[in-house]
Amino acid sequence: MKTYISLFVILFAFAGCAQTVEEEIVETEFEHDELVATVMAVGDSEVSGSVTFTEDENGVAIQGSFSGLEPGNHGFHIHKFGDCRADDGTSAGGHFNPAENQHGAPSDDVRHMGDLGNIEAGEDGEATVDYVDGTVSLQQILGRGIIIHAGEDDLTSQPTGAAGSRVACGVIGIAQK
Ligand SMILES: [Cu+2]
Repeated sequence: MKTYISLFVILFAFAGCAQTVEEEIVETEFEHDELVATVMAVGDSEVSGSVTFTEDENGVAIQGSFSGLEPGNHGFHIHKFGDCRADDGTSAGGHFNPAENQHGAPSDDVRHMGDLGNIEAGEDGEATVDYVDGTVSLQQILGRGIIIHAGEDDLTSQPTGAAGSRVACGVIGIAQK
């Protein structure tokens, strides 16, 4: 009799678990309207900064500021993986490109979703970004990487814009508001 009761309790517990899982799936529908990435220096660089991605009526507003850069233009992209473990930033993979398009400029219709163009650092090594992107999807970029490159993205060379090595890496996460 004791064994029989125990079995009944276990079955009941399983039924309870199944119900909990179902509820969690309902709750994980995408409901975030602001994401953020803090970038960390890669290799010998001293780059730091952060960027936010905020839902906007015309797309996604991308606003950030960075310091510790060499003066000039630096390729600025969303890369496939939110993984900054490698010393040279290569663990972030290539550009995030779910449509398998050619590389392009942020203003192009045909581009990688991750093609955010360049950020321009002044003599003080500081750079900002502030524009609305019509291609980026918050749901698709959550958990992916942000990479700042040593060189300029020429916006045409395939598949990377010939922007050179990586000087900063960050992971796109959910912003606390
Ligand atoms: Cu890149």
